[in-house]
Amino acid sequence: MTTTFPPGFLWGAATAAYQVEGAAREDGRTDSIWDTFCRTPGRVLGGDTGDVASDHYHRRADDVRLMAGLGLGAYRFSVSWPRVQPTGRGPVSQRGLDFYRALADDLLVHGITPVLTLYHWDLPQELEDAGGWPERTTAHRFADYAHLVGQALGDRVPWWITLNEPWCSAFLGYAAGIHAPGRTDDEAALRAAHHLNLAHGLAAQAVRAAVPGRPQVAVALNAGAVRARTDSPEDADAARRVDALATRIFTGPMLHGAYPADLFADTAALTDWSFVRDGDTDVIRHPLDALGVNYYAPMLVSAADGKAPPRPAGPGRSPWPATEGVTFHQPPGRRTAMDWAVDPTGLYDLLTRFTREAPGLPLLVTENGAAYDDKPGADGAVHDPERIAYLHAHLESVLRALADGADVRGYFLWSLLDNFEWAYGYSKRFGMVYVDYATQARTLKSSARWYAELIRTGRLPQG
Ligand code: PNW
Repeated sequence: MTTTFPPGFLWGAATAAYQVEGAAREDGRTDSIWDTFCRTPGRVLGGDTGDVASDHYHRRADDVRLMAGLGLGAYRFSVSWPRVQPTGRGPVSQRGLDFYRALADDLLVHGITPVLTLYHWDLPQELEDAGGWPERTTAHRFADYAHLVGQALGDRVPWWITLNEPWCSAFLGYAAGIHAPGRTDDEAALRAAHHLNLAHGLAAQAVRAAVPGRPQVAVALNAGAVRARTDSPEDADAARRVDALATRIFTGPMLHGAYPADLFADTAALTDWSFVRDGDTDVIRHPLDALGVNYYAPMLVSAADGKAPPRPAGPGRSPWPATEGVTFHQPPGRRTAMDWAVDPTGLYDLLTRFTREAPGLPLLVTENGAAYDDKPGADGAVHDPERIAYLHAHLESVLRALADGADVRGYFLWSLLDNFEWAYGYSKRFGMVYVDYATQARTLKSSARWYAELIRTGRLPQG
């Protein structure tokens, strides 16, 4: 198998607004659900917040120079909705938009392709107060927001990603309560999933209407690489149920124009899905220029042995509604600092699966990476050989998928910088660049030098 990536392959890195920007109360920005969640005691480890984060809002120009030094071909960032449209509806904040305009311009000057994510989890708090994603109107507010960002930045941003990981928004946010807004209501989570799908379709239309020329439109899913523990029919059925909730709840309407029948049957005790209206799936099935795949770790499930435990009520309960008959297992093998299993075959499986399901659909690996306990040595250098091994193995999976016919157009390492890792606060470091939060000094980890060399040569080194 070749170790060389195709010419034109997009080599990128990714971040998200709330995780890196800081400047939470500057230039007219209002609270998002994550600001509120972080201020609620007990929700985020150590009481950490994104108020300062990696201070990217003030260090934008330096950070872009850092990217240029690494030779990045693309940078995936997200726009903070409450920064550019503070109340989630109505008037725009010019100063908020100016930041993203300047960011896109800095990137373009250095030949780095801007890849803009419209929603990476920071819903304006005012819209959550009006019901949030379980309410249909939120999808329409999102389309208006997408249109205004398209008008403001469409002349300089070629790639548009509507949503980042709607599974996390719906199920970690509204069923498990471990992400903002911290609600624990299974029916609300299923409604949220549908309205996120609708928001995706409406926003894709809005971007095409607002952006001159031919914008590239995609969505980034954390599709589940679900494995059954054995090949028994019971374990296969457990994997089927989880796959419906993790992946097909989104790819069904987005790629095929219909929700899977088994998902409706599995969740019938929770909802009759009457919030899905005629015509919705036609909107959601919007022709995509690429499907974004975020991949970190596989899942291992089996049929529950014995009686299912009762479903607890509070935050931290399972994010999987209607899976009382399923047991989730820790996959064997090495793990990262998140306790996530290292298994690159999951990435190969997803890329080849989507190629079978939607032949010819271009794919982007919109996130892949790992957290490790990085610490500067006595000489100040940060050596992260485990991260290099992780990236190497996952890029080998990308090469294998390419060899087997997957049309993978690019790879975005999560993350450019150490940043605010949601419920884990600053305790988990995903960056290829180390951030000393006391001084905000940036130090390239050895993985960043490794990645820069890979970008320069376009080929994966042996071993
Ligand atoms: C993704 N899970 O989050 C996000 O897109 C990033 O913002 C985040 O920093 C990164 O992956 C690392 O966590 C996820 O529990 C968070 O399955 C949680 C899960 C998956 C993805």
